[in-house]
Amino acid sequence: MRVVRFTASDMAQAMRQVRQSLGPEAIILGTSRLPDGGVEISAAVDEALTGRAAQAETVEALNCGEPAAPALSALARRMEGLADLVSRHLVVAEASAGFAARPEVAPIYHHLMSQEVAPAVINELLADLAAADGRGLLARLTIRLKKMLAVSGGPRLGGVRPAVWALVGPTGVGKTTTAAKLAASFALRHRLKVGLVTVDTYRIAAAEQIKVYGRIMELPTQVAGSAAELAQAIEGMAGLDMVLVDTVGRSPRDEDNLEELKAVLAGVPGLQSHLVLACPTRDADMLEVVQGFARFAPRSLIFTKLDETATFGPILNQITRTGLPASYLAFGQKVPEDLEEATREGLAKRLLPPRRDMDF
Ligand SMILES: Nc1nc2c(ncn2[C@@H]2O[C@H](COP(=O)(O)OP(=O)(O)OP(=O)(O)O)[C@@H](O)[C@H]2O)c(=O)[nH]1
Ligand SMILES: [Mg+2]
Repeated sequence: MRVVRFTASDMAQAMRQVRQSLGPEAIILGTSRLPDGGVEISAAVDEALTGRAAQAETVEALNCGEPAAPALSALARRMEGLADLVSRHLVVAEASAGFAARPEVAPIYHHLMSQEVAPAVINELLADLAAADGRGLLARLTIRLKKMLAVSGGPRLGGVRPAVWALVGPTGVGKTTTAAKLAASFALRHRLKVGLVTVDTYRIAAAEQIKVYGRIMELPTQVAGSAAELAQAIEGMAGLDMVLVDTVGRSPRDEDNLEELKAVLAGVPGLQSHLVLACPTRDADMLEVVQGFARFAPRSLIFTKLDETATFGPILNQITRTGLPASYLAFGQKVPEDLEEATREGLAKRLLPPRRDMDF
């Protein structure tokens, strides 16, 4: 973690500098007023998470490099974890002090907090808006929110057919169900010739699950247990527009099995992975999933089980952190109907308070 100090004549300018230099993941460690009337913000960014290097002055004392001994290294990691925890609390305190104290901003600030939007993302959303006089705040916030909510939507087929989409993600998030919903949507709505393949030969009845969906929708289905079998299955579907590959659920911490799955999917050049995330998952756990599955270089995020929660902040948090667009949203167990293409409007509506509560 790198700690950087920013000075400016007012808080809004200093916050802008923080975001420009360190990005939306910046964590505010503290603020203070300078004798000349300006303000100073100490902010930090975890480069391991963002891969972004800070441009400004670094406080060397906290940036002590890789210690030699393993015991020291473990201690350094624990210290870093603690520093992160403390800084997260500080940023909440800082944001609360700033936004909660302003009557015109406080209701929307509290709403975003209750939606579990990450403090760094709230700062990004509200910083400049909060500096204004409060008029038209919600309208400006909605515009900014929609800008941040990147979406990719429906299937984009290039010259190579079939386009191959693999749904990857942790166990039980709805990969198989979503693959079936997508297959139905692509076949019925987009009138594409669609096939289904599962590479889940691990879970009992996984192959049967996909075959049943294939039978009901009258789509060709295949089971593949290795990179070579997957490549062969896709070759056998050469006349189709689109093939959906259902994969075995894996823990983001299970390095070996994730690498094994990666090797299987590598059998098909041009295959696109899409990461499936279940909305009721805690934000910190979702972040771990995103990090663990980064090795698949996913093209989009698919959010499922929206019907099982009323807290949608983690969707915005993951889009902001990863820079990946949301492509589809699933909101129930019914195949094919409980699925929609992600839109900025649909996501913003879920994140903002209902209209009747918008008296700010
Ligand atoms: N409420 C709700 N349930 C869902 C949704 N999507 C899937 N499910 C349910 O979640 C459970 C797991 O779904 P699967 O599609 O088998 O999940 P998976 O990710 O393929 O699971 P594994 O292959 O075991 O890793 C099933 O009971 C589905 O009906 C959704 O959007 N909302
Ligand atoms: Mg499955």
